[in-house]
Order: sequence, then C-alpha cells, then structure tokens
Amino acid sequence: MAETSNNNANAVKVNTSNSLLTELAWEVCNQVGGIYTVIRSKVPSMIQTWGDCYCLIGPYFHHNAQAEFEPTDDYSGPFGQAVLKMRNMGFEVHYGHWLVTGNPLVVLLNPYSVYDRLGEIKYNLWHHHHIPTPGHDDLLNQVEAFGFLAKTFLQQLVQPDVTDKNVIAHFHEWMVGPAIPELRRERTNLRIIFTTHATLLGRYLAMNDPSFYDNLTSVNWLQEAIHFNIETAVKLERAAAHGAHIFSTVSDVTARECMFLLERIPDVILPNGLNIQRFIALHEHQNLHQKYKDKIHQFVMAHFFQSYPFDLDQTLYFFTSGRYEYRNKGFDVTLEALARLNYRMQQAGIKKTVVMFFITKQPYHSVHPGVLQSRVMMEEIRETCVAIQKEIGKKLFYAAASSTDFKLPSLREFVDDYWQLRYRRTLQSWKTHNLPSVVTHNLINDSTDEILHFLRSSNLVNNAHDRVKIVYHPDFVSVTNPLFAMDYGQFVRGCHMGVFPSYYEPWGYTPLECIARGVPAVTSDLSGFGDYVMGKMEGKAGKGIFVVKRRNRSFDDAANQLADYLFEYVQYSQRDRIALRNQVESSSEEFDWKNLTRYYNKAYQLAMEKPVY
Ligand code: G6P
Ligand code: 1S3
Repeated sequence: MAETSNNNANAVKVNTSNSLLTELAWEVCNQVGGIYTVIRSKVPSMIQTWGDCYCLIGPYFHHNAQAEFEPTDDYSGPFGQAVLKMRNMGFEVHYGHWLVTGNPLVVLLNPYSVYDRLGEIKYNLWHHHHIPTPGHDDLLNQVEAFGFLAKTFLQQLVQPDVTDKNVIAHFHEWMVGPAIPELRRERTNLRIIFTTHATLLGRYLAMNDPSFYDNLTSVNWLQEAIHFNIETAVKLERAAAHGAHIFSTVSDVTARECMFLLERIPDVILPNGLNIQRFIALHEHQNLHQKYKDKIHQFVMAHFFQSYPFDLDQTLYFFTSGRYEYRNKGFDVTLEALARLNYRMQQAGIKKTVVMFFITKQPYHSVHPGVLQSRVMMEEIRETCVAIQKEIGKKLFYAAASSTDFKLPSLREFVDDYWQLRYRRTLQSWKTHNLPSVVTHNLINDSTDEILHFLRSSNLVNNAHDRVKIVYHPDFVSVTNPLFAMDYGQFVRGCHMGVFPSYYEPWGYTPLECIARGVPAVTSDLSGFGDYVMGKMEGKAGKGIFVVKRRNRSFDDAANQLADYLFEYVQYSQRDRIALRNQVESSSEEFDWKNLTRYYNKAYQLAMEKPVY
C-alpha cells in the first residue's frame, strides 16, 4: 500500500533552498482539537529545517487572534509580498507571527470578509466540481469562503514577481480542502499535499456501527453521507483527497479507512509527534509525580473521606480523558474492565484502592453542591488542625523548657476547649453515611448518560468495600477548576496510569502525552498510535505502553485483556512503579518531531517528483 511510515523515510533530505512551504489548517491560531497540537508542536522542528521559507495559513477569528497572533510590518519576504498583493486586490489579510514556540510566520484570512461572494463561491464548487452547498450551514460557509481566500493567496504567492522558488502547499483536514479542486482546475503552479486526520464518514460510522471495521469494505459512501446529512463536507473531503498531488493520513489504521471511504490509497503516512523537550523533566519527573499526586490526594480526601477513609499510600490513580465519544474512545471497554478489576481485587484480598477518573466534557448545570461543600469543609478542618498545631507547638515548647522531669506531657491538655469543640463539631458535620458521588457535577442528561448508566447497573457506585472507586468529572481539568485547581498536565503527572483503549482513533495524542510525562498508558491496536507502537516499537510495547488488541477481537476479550493488565499493575510494588515510569519516559524520545518530521520530508520529496499539472 502507501509509502507508509517505513524506514525509507530515514534518509530523506528536502531541498529547502529552492522551495517555499506553506501549511494550511483550520486550527492555526484557532484551537479546536488534536490538529492544533500537531501543527503547534511541530513548529520548532519545521522552523529549524525551513526557517523563513515556512509560513502557516489559517482562518482569522478576531478573539483568537488577539491572544495568539502578533502582526508584523516587515513585508520583505515572498509571503509578505503576496499579502500586499492580496490587500491591493481588496482582501482582508492578516500577516505576522503566531505566538507559540518557534514564532512562525502566519497568514490569517477572514472568511467573513468575503461572505458577499458566497453565492459565486458556491456556484463554482457546484458548477466545476458538482459539490452542492446548502445555504444555512455556517461552518460550510466559513470553510468555503476561507477556501476561496486561500486559493487566491496561493495564486499570488506563485507569481514570478513574488518568488522563483517551488511552492509546496500542505493542507490539513477537509475544512481547508475546498481550495484544492479550484487550484488544480486553474492549473496553479503549486505542489499540493492533503493530509486527512480522520475521515468524516469513518467517525460517523464508527460511532453508529459496532461492526464498523468488518463492514468498511462495502460502505456506499454517498448513501451514508446523505444518511448522516454530511454530503457537502464528504464531497469536499473527497475532492481534496483526489485533487492533491500527494495524499496522506496519520496512521496505517486510517489509511485503510481512506482506501474504502475516500477511494484513494494514501501515498505516505505522517505519524504525529510532540515537542518532547517541552515535557522532559530530567531527574525531576518522579518528584513532580509525587508533588501532583499530593494535590490529587487533596481532592480524594475531600471527596471520599467524608463517607469513609482509605490508605492513600496504598492508592493508585488511573484516568481516561478526551471528547465524550463513549464507544469510540473506549469508555465502554474501560468501564467493563474496571468492574472486573474491582471483583478480582476483592477476590484476591488486595487492600489497595484504585481511583479511576473519567475526564471528559458533557453538559452540566453546576458542580454538585455536596461535592463542593465537602471540599470547603475539609479546608475548614485543615485550618482548625493548623490552629491546634500552632497552639500545641507554642505550649509544648514552653512546657519542655520549664520541665523538670523531662517527660512528654499529654498534648491534649494544651488544646483550648474552644478548639476541641470546634474540631469535634466540624468533623461531626462533615462526616456522612452517604456514598461518595460517582459524578462531580449535576449532568443535564443524568438519566440517559451512558457512563452513569453502566455504573448504576453494575453497582460500581463507590461502595465502601469496592476496591475500584470512580470519579466522573464531566469537564476538562484546569487551574481555575474549583475541585482540582491544577492544569491537565499536572493532573496527568500525578496519576499512575492513563487508560485509552479506543475503538476509533486515527492517531490519539492522549497516551503519548502520558508517556512524555513518564506516566504508563494503555492504548489499542485500533488507534493510530497503538498500531505504530505495535509495528515500529515491538520491544517497547509492554514496558509501560500497553496495547489492547481489539482488531478482530470481541468486546469481552478486549475488556479481559485490559482487566488483566490493570490487575497486574495493581500488584506492582512501588519500586516497580518507579522503574516503569523511568522506562516509559525514556521511550518518548521516539515521538519527538525531530524524528518524525522525516516523514513530512518524504511527502515533500514525493510531491516535488510529481508533475505540477
Ligand atoms: C516518585 C517520588 C518518590 C515517591 C514515588 C511514589 O518516585 O520520587 O518519592 O515515593 O514517586 O510513587 P507511587 O507509584 O507510589 O505514586
Ligand atoms: C484527529 O482529532 P480527533 O481527536 O478528532 O486528529 C488528531 C491529530 O492528528 C488525532 O490524534 C485524532 O486521533 C483524530 O481524532
């Protein structure tokens, strides 16, 4: 199949001296999901190779631009010259630097500025490419308007009075794809690469068909696109995939999907990396784990100890995170495995406690008042203890200095009646017989929520005897969050393991983000990342990167594999866990963009070998 992510890419050198590279993505200066991470984290490596021959192109949204973009008035290079030409033609074009590590040049195009030409833009898509666009869809309007501006900009860039270099335009995902068919039709002197980070239909089908992978070979794409009401977007995606000189995707898993749903085999696979240097904490990562674990302890004490205590030194923190796609993200397999783990730990008489966090996003009314109040009351208890500690300290010192018998006096007599009473009263009003809630917020769809439904029907509801406890947090973790008061990266470091046995995941950054922080992770062979680990890092898989095999396996089998792995981990000693964290962190180097941009270079080289027209 494709010129896949094999070692041929190792030796590739692109000739940057006679080329300009532009990368176009909807998520340039506009964070929506994973593509933002791809583009942003790759910038330092791209700048190292391409310098000022590299420019990113994205949509201009005023609010985002204010935070992430700084205009420049240096128009001396070819990108600046093309910007001036566009402005002379009357278009709104913003030019400057993206305020991220590497500070790349960036061109931002305001889709709304050409809304008065939407009729003509849509007509051309229909007339030239048979792509119909309904009138009322704002995202489609935005992407088609952006496509028109991107096409116009690239056509200015390739003018001989702007540059005599070869120009490569690398488009990411269907939202920036609408420019491609028109660029080809107008025979623009440009090498075009299109990378899809999923297929539109694949995502919809996987969510709705439990036998998605088995049925992939016989999907009627048009019928399904109409069925899911995404005909225009799917046609734009196909036009981009077929119009590009080089077509690519992020994993072999998604390449197979492209073959059947887009009917073009990717020419090259571009695996995703990270700027690993940003994560590496050298000898510090173990200390950071302890530091942030202590912060998670604070949440756990507030949440659980009101009902019953357990030994925090014997407690392990697991988590999963991501958009709420119950089956696609493998929440279903994770829950089933946790129920089995709970049973096995009880049967084996294991005294440890596992607290599993589900960090995702679901609509809610508010944080559960009881959860918030418990946190507030625990702070009150802490203040009382600190006050008593100070009181005792002062009086004990006086007693020690004036002691004649050198015996330690009873500490209780140093505590005022006031503080004794306050101590008892606060504890009394805090403790409860209710079970700790499995969800931290009042969900709008409480009665139909699939996670809650599983927990309630399997009685995994934080009973005192359960060895596995659940905290379902339907909001992303951030420093301003009243319950955790830490950012996501800190939370990850404080945990023992990330659990991501996805069913549908073209790449999947979440396990990689764990590994970069020295936290073991579970992935699946149906995710691009897991598939890469299995194929390219045979020796490393198992050493803290566990791949659940889901391809051609039943749900039950997958849940059992995961339960086995979690059960094994639970039995590790602290020494084993520390060693595993070290091993995991050192394997993250493989995913540094310094290594992985070689695949991009391969794509650019292949593009340069293609005739332009
Ligand atoms: C790090 C710290 C140690 C701490 C350990 C806890 O390695 O440097 O001081 O004891 O984490 O590990 P655990 O797996 O029990 O959370
Ligand atoms: C896609 O974003 P998603 O979370 O919608 O692109 C990401 C970057 O390539 C990828 O990691 C993810 O699996 C895809 O699904």
